[in-house]
Amino acid sequence: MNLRAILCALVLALACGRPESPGGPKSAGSGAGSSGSASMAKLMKDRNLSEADVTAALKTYTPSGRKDEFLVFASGGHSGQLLVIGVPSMRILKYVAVFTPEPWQGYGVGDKGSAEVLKEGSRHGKPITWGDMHHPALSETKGEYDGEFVFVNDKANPRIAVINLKDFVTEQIVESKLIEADHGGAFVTPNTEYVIETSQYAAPLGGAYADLKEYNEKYRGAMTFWHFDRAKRRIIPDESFAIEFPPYMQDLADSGKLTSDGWAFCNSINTERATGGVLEGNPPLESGASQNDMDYLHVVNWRKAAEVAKTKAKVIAGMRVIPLQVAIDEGLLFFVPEPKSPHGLDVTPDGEDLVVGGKLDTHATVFNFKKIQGLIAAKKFEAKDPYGVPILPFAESIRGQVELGLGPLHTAFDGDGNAYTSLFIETKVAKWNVKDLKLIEKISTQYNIGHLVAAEGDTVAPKGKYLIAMNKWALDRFNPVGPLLPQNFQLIDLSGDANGGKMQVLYDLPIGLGEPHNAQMIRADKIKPWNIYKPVGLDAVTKEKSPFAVEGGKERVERKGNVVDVYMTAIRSHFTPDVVRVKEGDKVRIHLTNLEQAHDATHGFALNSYNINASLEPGKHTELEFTADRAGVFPMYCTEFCSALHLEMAGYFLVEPKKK
Ligand code: K7E
Ligand code: CUA
Repeated sequence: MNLRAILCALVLALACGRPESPGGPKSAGSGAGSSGSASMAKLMKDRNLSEADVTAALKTYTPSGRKDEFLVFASGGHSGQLLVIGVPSMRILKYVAVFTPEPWQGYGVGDKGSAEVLKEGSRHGKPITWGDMHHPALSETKGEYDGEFVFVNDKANPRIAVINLKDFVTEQIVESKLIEADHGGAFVTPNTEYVIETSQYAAPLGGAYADLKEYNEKYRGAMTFWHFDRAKRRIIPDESFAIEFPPYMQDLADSGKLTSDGWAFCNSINTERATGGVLEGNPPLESGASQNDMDYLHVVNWRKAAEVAKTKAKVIAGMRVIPLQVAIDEGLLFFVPEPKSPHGLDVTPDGEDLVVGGKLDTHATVFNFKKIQGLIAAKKFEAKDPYGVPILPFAESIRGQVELGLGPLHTAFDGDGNAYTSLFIETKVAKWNVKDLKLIEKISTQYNIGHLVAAEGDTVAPKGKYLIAMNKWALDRFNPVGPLLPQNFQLIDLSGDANGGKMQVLYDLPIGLGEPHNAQMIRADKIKPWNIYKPVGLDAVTKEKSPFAVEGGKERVERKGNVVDVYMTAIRSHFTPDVVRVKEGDKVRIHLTNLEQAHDATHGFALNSYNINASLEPGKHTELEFTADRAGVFPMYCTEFCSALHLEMAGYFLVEPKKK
């Protein structure tokens, strides 16, 4: 489209899109077009906007009240939270509290349910108040996103969390005591039978000690298959299992689908088994780890492994682990050489091929699942690794390689047979055709792109249309905010309809709370969240009516010894009771139900000096437990501006001092 056409389209849209107010001036006559374009041209000039800028605006601007077509679930990196972002508007809709206390949602600030979820995620009993979230994974049915759950990993303290998309609440965190850091997770199998979590930095399994001198013998990696029980909405650790791996650094993982269903794959780096130790006369870890021309793609038969785990696993740190030798003997694990310190591994939508980004290589290598299966069936192994894992011949395992540029990392897919690979060093996205392995075009990103996400791009049915480049650097993109800069999510239009068939950057969204690594983009209409909690008194974690739910009119305070139970309700614009009297040293349990059933009628409950702030969405019940260990007068008040008398939605919590 040329400028004139864009302006006409814009003016037309303005003229037809808005209903005229009754009795208002009738202005959409034939003259409006030209005066509209004149003022539009002036606006463009005043704001220094090019035609491409105006196209981008037209493609992303979302009028007030209009909803987005897609939702992105993006890692919030070190914040330990999950971001929900609308596409194409790139409006941030929510930060979902996962690994980190989050006051607005009342997560980990007094509420008992969320405190217990966070406690499940403590490490050997020590509370962990941050997370290094990398890879969100939406639940799938037959390889398509079903919109029910999202799983996320914490690389730093190997954990997986389960978030229910009925209310966007974290319901469970499982801690792996087997490994010391994860990275190849969370990835789900096509029907979400398992959530995969693969170790990254090798260590003795189960948290034992061994010196680095014993690295080759005693350090190990592992791929864990956490079993997810959809009806129970929980990961069941007792029905989960792991496979022991050699002490390489296992990296990104992915599940097979369709043709390759039943199998899982992960990359590795540091097959050199370097351990660093520069002051001990060793090469630095990163150079020691970059000597080999090839590392190993791990090919895992998880469906068979699930059977083998029933009889031949040994339990380490509470997890059933298939020993490496058993995995070799049973044909559960094979290696394929892969060029040099690879990073991303992405299975194509048809499940036929695996795309591996070379990182220190300029190619994406396309491994073919059927070829790999043929070699396994024919037992055509070229060697074994030092632990006895059979290695398939590289040349016969691949369908080909595509020369893309510097630093290929991750690959996403559209619905038309195209792949999009991030080039970290070149700071570009390369579009290429999966079938004929031909590079089509490249687009620059700002800057240093890591992951990229396309609409449902890692499912069996990608939707194309939009891609988001998740960039690590943003040096000249936004107003300076000190030396720590936000990261930059760039929305890229894949339709090509306004840019001569080419990709176009549409929008920059700064992410100011941690390094987001990966994201998932789902059609918004697949997610069907609740508007309110029903019946009144529902517990957000158990999703059942709380046995302590309080009915209107039955509010009361009961004392048994030094335990005080306060049965309290909230409704616009008061708490009942609004005065609570306890004695210093009492154990207090506030059972608090929001009686509202109106959409968005949320109250808060803050209690001064006791580190308490609850979020009470309509119908929600929350349990607050604490010891009244400080005497004094403590105002309690509602923290959501819920009504005209919100400021008056308050009361007193009186703690009478102990008699001396
Ligand atoms: Cu950042 Cu997936 Cu952890 Cu690549 S990883 S960028
Ligand atoms: Cu309730 Cu403000």
